[in-house]
Amino acid sequence: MFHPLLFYIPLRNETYRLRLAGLKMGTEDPTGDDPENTATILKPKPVTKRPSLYKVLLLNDDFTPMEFVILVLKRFFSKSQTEAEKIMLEVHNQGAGVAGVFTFEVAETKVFLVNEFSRRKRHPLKCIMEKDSS
Ligand code: TYC
Repeated sequence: MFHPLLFYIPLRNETYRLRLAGLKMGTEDPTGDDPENTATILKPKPVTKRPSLYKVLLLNDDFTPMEFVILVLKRFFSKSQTEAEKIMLEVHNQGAGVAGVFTFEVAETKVFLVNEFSRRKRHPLKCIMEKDSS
């Protein structure tokens, strides 16, 4: 993308001034300011971008047994017994709690699997996802 025989002079953000290494025949440009020998080009945008992250949340309700929520946290979010108990109590006391943070497709899959599992076991436990702001 960048040419070895050209000088790239960074200007604002995305803009570069490009100075030709060789001058046009019969011209002299000691300062490099002659517009004949320069051009302004756009710096290429980086091709890669870090993916957005999504929080997977469990919501409190009055009927799902605490043991079932702990089981869900262990089975679908690989939490230890101690971590699972802590998160379950947080959900129970605060109304919602984070089970994990994932890329979009992984979060979507976790939400689907947890809600299906809860529905099949006839518990009203709800799992949702929301974009992580940080
Ligand atoms: N509030 C429920 C109870 O008292 C327990 C519970 C915790 C339910 C977390 C859902 O996501 C939840 N049995």
